[in-house]
Amino acid sequence: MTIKLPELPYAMNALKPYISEKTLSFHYGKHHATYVKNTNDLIAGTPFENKTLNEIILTAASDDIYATLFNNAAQCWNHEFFWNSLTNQAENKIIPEPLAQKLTEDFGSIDAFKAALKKAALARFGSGWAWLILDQDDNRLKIVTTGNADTPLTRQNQKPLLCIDVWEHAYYLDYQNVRGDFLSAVIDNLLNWKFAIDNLHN
Ligand code: MN3
Repeated sequence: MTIKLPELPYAMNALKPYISEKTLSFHYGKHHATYVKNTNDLIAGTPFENKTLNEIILTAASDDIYATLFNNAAQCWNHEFFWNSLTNQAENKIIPEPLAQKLTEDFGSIDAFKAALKKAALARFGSGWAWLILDQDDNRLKIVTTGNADTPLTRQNQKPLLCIDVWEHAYYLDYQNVRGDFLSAVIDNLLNWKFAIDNLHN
């Protein structure tokens, strides 16, 4: 099947002033769209053609000969997850009580969680992603980072709840090289906790 560029869950200017319309239009309309196009080009006429995006990622992850396909397909998945991790809706920005309680248990406090997320995302050298995941081995919320296109989707025990793109293209137009300012803006103002708790209960 053809992999589709999913619609953004908000308007291109909805995340201002934290993420500008210019950044979103490039990030979604150029970067994300290119990963979708590359994935479709790579699967055309191959046995991958009839697989879902998740199946493509899981299969491609199993062998290095599919590295280019994995990178492009995983970036499709990661970006869709990222757009859904952000919101302009005030009600979605409130951390639901059961999740707030679990964050407090596992990180000490909500502020400690936010600081830990920022610290981990800053420490990811080069390009990659920062994730809030549920570790299904010990049922604890944890922060993990992945490099380049790597994704928790391929790790059986990790259930992703939220992610932040820390590739430079996610913030350079708005914050230049200052990744920390981008992270603070996102963590304090844009995270979609409705999406997070829906993922937790899935
Ligand atoms: Mn990106």
